[in-house]
Amino acid sequence: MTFRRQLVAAAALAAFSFAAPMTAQAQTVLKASDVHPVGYPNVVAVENLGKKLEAATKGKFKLQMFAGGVLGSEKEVVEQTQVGAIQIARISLGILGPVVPDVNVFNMPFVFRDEAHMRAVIDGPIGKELMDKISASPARLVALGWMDSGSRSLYTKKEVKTPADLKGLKIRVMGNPLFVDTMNAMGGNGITMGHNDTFSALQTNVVDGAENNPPTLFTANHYTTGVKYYAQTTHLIIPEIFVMSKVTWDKMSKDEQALVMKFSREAQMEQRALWDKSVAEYSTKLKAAGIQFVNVDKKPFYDATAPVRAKHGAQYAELIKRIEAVK
Ligand code: BDP
Repeated sequence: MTFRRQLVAAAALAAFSFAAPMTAQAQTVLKASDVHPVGYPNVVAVENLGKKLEAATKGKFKLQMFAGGVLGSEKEVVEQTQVGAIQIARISLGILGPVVPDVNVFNMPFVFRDEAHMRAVIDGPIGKELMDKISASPARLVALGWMDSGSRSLYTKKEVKTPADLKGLKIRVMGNPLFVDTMNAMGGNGITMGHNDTFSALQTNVVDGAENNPPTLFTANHYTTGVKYYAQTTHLIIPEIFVMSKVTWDKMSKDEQALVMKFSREAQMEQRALWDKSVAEYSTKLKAAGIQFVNVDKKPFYDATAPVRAKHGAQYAELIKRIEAVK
């Protein structure tokens, strides 16, 4: 964590330790974290979950959102959530892979046919099974719900249409060896770093590009760093996940846990509606800012990543068959 973020986090903690309870019962503040800014669909949906929980528990729980990555990178936030210093973390499933390896089945390149397929899978029994695996794992996290993150495509300063065009380009990926293997197989050099470090890495040419969805490309200002081309590879369709610290969960009554689960499912659905709007809105803004959306032939990227699916997917062979069978 940078010194600035440590300061912000420390100040935030100090402020809450002195917060006076608003009702007769002691108030529990649930600190929630997101790397995205205020107003981003995920942030809004988690804030609304908090409002519902506060109302339903007559103020016993109050959610405090720390947006914009002020509590650290997603890796750091996962660690803090595991020990109970943060109560709710909204993160990419990509970041959870190294902590709960079972989830990597959803993190594999081209494992979903398209976004509709991904949604059908997370909404159905397989989505539930994976949430249960997270909660039952030794990670000390309770899976609350999924969120949409659309498709991740490549953005670069130099135009990329084929795997050969990626040769020699350093592309930022999320911190998970699976994504380094994926980017290397696609022809580039995968470099891992936290989301909040990517802007300056792009600006200073430490990397030549990155890969993400339109709302992130826009709201994280990556589009202002000299990135011009947005090659529609859609190589990863990774859902987001939001989790609660098991330390917090275990202190809740069964009824309170049921409320959290109910409002989490609603948050999942609310985020989805907001998400679709935001993809449309930010795609328009990116185009207006001169970013060229380039239609590429996905087949060479799909073929190039076959060894990654073979290496990382072998252990999920049965599950992958079931995912493919979902209509
Ligand atoms: C965004 C996810 C966010 C990740 C970020 C990344 O919403 O959780 O931190 O990508 O690439 O799409 O790190």
